[in-house]
Amino acid sequence: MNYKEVTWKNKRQIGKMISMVENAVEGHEEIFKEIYEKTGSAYVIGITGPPGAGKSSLTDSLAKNFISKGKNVGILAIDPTSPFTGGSILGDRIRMNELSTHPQAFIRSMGTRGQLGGLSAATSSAVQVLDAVGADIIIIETVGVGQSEVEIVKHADSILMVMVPGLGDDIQAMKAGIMEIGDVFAINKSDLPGANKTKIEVEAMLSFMPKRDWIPPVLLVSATAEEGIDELVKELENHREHQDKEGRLFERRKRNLNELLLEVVQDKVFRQIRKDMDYPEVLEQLTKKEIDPYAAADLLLKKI
Ligand SMILES: Nc1nc2c(ncn2[C@@H]2O[C@H](COP(=O)(O)OP(=O)(O)OP(=O)(O)O)[C@@H](O)[C@H]2O)c(=O)[nH]1
Ligand SMILES: [Mg+2]
Repeated sequence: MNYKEVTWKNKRQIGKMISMVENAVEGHEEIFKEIYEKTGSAYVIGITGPPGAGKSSLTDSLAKNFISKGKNVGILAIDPTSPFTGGSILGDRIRMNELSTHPQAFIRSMGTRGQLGGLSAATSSAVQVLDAVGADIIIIETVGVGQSEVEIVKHADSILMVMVPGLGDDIQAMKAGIMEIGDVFAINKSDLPGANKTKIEVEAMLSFMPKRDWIPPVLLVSATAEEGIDELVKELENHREHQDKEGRLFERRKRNLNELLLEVVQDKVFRQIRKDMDYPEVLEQLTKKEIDPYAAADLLLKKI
């Protein structure tokens, strides 16, 4: 396959390429060799927030909004708790039935099974593929807000944090390390009581954070009632413009690529060590207490 020539229209080929990089199968390095220089023009939005907050519904609304403006939208639904990958959970967890057949949309769900380099590296690789084949916007949606999900959304240029009315103590609990990553906050389900109160609580919490050059806006939206979506898109675009200035986007992407680089290195090192003929022998020595774990590790590392 000539990966360089794969375009947005070749949905099957795109799916194949993502599977290859996701599972790091034989030949996946070839894909990067061909497409990497074509990456960099897509804008990547990460969406996170508590379970059931409406992340999928909002992803759907945002995607439709971008599509109506002529953009190609790639969607990656990441579920670290799912053993499935490659679309088998589509429809269950994500509410995008109309989009799944839309020519301007490409939807893919990713779980945990079969990934050698970890879900984070797989996500990052899938982003690179979508970018290279012509996505204008890439949306990464995660399930839940555990630490690993937060790591995954870090592959994004802008992070949308979705909240809902009446989180109360949950907002307090989320504070550590999680609120900080949001660039734009959406209080979804604003049709339900208490939305304004939650907005005020979130704003109060943000005001206690260290001052940054971007103050995250907090918006009231409703995915199901389709309210506030234009404003939300506008704020995401504002954040993008803000980042375009003074090389901020470049720096952020460099940080994100650093993560990918380290994961790839780790993956390669692990594989080489496992392939090493002496590995079982060193393990044996370790088990018999002839050497300690650090000495054993050094022994193996010396070979590469
Ligand atoms: N009332 C109301 N319900 C909404 C709104 N947006 C989404 N919902 C509903 O909330 C439920 C959860 O929505 P999802 O979009 O699946 O939420 P999610 O955050 O993706 O959920 P997980 O992926 O399971 O964490 C669904 O029943 C939606 O119909 C809204 O604006 N108002
Ligand atoms: Mg969802």
